[in-house]
Amino acid sequence: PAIHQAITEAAAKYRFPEGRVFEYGTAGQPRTANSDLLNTVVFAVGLLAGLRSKKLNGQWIGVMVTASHNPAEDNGVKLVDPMAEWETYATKLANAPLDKVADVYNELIKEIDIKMDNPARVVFARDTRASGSRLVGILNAALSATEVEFMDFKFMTTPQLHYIVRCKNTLGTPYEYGEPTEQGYYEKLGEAFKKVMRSVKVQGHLTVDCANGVGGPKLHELIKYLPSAEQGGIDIKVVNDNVINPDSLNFECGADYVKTKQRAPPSSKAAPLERCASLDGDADRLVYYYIDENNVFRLLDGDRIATLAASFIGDLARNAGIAQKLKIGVIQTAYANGASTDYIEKVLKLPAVCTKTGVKHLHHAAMRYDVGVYFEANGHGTVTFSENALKTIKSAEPQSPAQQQALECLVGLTDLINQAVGDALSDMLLVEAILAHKGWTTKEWLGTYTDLPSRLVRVEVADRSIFKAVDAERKLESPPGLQDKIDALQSRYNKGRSFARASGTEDAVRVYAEAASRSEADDLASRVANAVK
Ligand code: 16G
Ligand code: ZN
Repeated sequence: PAIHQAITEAAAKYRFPEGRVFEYGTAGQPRTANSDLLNTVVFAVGLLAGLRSKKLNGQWIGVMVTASHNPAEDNGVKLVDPMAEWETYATKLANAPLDKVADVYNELIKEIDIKMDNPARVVFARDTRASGSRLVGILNAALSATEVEFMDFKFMTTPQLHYIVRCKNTLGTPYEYGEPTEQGYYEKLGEAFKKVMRSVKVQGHLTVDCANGVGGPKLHELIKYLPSAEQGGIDIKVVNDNVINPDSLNFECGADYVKTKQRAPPSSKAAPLERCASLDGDADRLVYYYIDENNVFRLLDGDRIATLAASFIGDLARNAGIAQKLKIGVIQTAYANGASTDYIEKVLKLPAVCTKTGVKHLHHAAMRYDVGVYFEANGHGTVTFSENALKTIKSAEPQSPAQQQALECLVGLTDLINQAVGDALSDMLLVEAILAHKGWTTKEWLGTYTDLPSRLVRVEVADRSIFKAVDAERKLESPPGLQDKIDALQSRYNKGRSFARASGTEDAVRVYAEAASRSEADDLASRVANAVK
């Protein structure tokens, strides 16, 4: 009753956004510039986070306030451990009129069967968006009203918050993940990087575009924990690290800009062949690129990071003499370039699995392998190691100095890679380390296979809900007949492959097409787009 009262009083400060129905998207993350809508959503997520923690007997739950790669005026909120059924609970809470929120909260307690005597613990953080402080205040109000123990980690990258949650929940267990502080994060990455880099040296320097987001200050901090260039470390030049001007966030820079526009940020001063990388606004996506000798832009996206990591870990496992004991798999989505899938299966001789779009699907599929390498083409991804993998790696008896070196490197990798979630800063150190080990430039990395030309088109439709996808979103079962048309179209092109799916984040259908030549890919994309319209 006291909580019911407190919720109602706290909720009375907000205005219910008339006529809006809030829905969960691909990432379980509403994103909008409408502050009324966001206020009530954040309040609902705060209430829900406390319930979820109670349901899990007081486990720490994370709440991140960010809209990732989207424009500066947008914002959003997400729970660190998303679970499908909780998205429906969030929807119920967020759509309740404010004077009824407390009633819905009570109904949920019954529906989810929550023991209210259990403790509830929540950590939260935000990116650098101007609206973040207001939204965090609302979280605070929801958590206070429901008597939840919480910690505000202020500004953090999304993966840093995931790291904190994992550390807190494994404290005192055999799976202790690290020190649950921001400094602990840097120390862990710094130590692991040194271990992985023991016998090698990074060549040249790296320019990192931080999308003018929270990754900028955090990268500056991380650098303090890395070996300097003289010590064999990375010579990192940080650019687009302006978090003072809030409008510059993701504006003509960042991983999403680079990937979708297929060009370097206009502000880039990188010379030909210089190694460049871009993070997104909350630093959970990473892409690499360079300008070649002929001034042509060359992108190394999530597919490339996946193949690089899979090939390296596969080699290490062989060199360490434990390849038979580690089942390695690569998880992609339908957006992965067909050439990358071919390379994984035919050259690396590893299984390539396709899942639906959205990190939660990839992560889940990755967990079925001892080593699960998962990346979306957009640059979000990581590598997961199973319990069996960790045991195998840590207990293997090296039979030679070469085996020992490979084993030590693998141990270092298990610490270097953020296994909680895709992490641009950790992935960047991983890529740098692998390039150093292989002695590769970005050009050699790009040379491992040739991408098929591809095209992505956004199609506005009257009602995107009629587009129902199956087979990891590679086929449409509805509207009837459309898939047959797409099949017929793609069969006319050399290496043609195309699919259409309703976006989970925008009111549109996305059409992807690839084929042996640029003109064929473009042609296929526009024909399929026409069929969709
Ligand atoms: C979200 C997803 C991202 C996915 C994108 C697809 C997370 C954390 N993020 O941003 O992985 O690629 O949605 O958007 O899951 P779409 O459904 O509009 O194509
Ligand atoms: Zn992001």
